[in-house]
Amino acid sequence: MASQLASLNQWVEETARLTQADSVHWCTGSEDELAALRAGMLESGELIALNAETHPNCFLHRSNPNDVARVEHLTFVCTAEREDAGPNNHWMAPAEAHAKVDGLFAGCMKGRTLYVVPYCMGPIDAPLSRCGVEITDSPYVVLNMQLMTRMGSAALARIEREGRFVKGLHSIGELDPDRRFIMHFPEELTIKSFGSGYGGNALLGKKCHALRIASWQARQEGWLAEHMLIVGVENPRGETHYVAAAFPSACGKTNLAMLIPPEGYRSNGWKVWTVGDDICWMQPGKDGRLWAINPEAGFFGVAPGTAANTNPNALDMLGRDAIFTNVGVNADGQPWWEGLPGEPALDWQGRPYDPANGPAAHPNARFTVSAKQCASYTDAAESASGVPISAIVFGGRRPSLVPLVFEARDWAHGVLVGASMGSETTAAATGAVGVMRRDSMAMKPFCGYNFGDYFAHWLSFDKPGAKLPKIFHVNWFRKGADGKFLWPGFGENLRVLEWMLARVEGRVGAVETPIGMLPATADLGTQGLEFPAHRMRELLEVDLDGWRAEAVQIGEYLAGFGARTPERLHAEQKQLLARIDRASTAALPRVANG
Ligand code: OXD
Ligand code: MN
Repeated sequence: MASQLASLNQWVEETARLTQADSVHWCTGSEDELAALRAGMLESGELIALNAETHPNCFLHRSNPNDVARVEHLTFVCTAEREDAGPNNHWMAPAEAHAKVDGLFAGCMKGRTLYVVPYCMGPIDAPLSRCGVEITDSPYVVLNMQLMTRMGSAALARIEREGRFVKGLHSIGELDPDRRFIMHFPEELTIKSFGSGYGGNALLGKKCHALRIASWQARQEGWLAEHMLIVGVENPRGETHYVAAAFPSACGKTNLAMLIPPEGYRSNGWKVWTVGDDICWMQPGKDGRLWAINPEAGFFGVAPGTAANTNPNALDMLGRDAIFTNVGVNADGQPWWEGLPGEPALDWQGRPYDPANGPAAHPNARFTVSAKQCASYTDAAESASGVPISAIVFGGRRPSLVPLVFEARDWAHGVLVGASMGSETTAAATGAVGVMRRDSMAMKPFCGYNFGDYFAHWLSFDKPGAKLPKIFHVNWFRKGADGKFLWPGFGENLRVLEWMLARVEGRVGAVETPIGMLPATADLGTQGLEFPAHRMRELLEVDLDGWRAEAVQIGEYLAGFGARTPERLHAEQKQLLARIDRASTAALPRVANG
């Protein structure tokens, strides 16, 4: 018997029978186990060793070129009632989904090892952490799960103690896009993923468990599972505020989580602490505040664009013990991607680099690395009680209309702000890049249930005794008439965080507008930046005609979730429209009497 838990053994045995795996290996997470896995993969070519002098213990994995991103069109939420999955998800009836995918799993591990990967999402002793077991036939998945979660014996011990875990079954199958499905069964706390080795589809602890299944559990149990980074901002007085921020995939969450303060701020004593870069679980504490943990133990970040001027912390942590997926390689055998100095020798498919074939690194090329290697990672991230959240930030890529920053009037308005978030699509998912789509709370691809119910769940946190964080919206991506970004972004974003936290502490005023509270131009620190006043005015401009059209579209979007959208949210949208109309009327030139 491999575990003290009969239900776990039984599931592993049944799965080994169904998949006809050659052998079964229970992962402990030991160094010897990992070394043996790496050795096997180096031999089979699944891993390629990188320059051991410049990048000790770093490896490259080249995926199948047809398998480089999440596949939202093949991702299903399989609830008994279609309405429970909602229009925000692809739905399949559970019996049909099981039958379809079990047919694919039958015999799929012949000649392969079945790995049993027990893992814990969150610090091993945190009450809010939740455990799962992933069965996979991919050693690449095992190595990545070891970096991204608390994997192995300690997790198994917690699972045996609790007797409860999320079941995740994964096989790379034949990597055939026509035989690829990522199925979620929230009512059964089960995931079945077939035909892809890509992170978001295959590392089941991440998007599948920690967001889709966890969001479902969170609703039942009164907490929140969100697509958010968590960052600590320490001011020169030594006080640290924690901020949770939701942005759609590939909009700079990792960069914001690891931000290095601009020079003047650094010398004044500002520090930034990384808790997490992608997922945040939050729960009201006894004190009424929201307390958050990062369920992950590593970073699975987008490599291209990670450079000394955008994210030096990330670059520094990638010099050892990291896995790179679909990056290029330079003549020295070092990993290479667009944004780094020097020249690539090979592209992500292993071909001699030729610009005619496109970029050297795939635009969604990734690194996987333990969070502990990040210089700004804080011990607070390992705390069982989590960190208290002072501010929640929503943001997206909006080339026009949306100002650099605004504050929601209160929690319910903040829920509307999050629900109506929009952004241009990026390379993290297959499909067209650069198309504007609504992405409520950056959870469109990740909410495991009907968005209407999700909005109601968010609203439900506003109750007597709650000391909820302030909610803000930011847009680092607004462009000027010349088509260039108006805001420098990256480390300079601390200037915007500084204003938000001054608001949290009640130390600075704000300008009330129909869409929320904006900073007075003089209150956003621009010392040390070359920043003409007209640029700040453009960044903070609220165009009432544009916002009226936006508010109408938001109303239509909310209506798309039918009766599940809470009345309270409709009322917020109507109030937004009414405020815009009042302000527009007030702004009309007055016609003289007579
Ligand atoms: C990710 C994503 O990989 O959001 O984090 O796609
Ligand atoms: Mn993400």
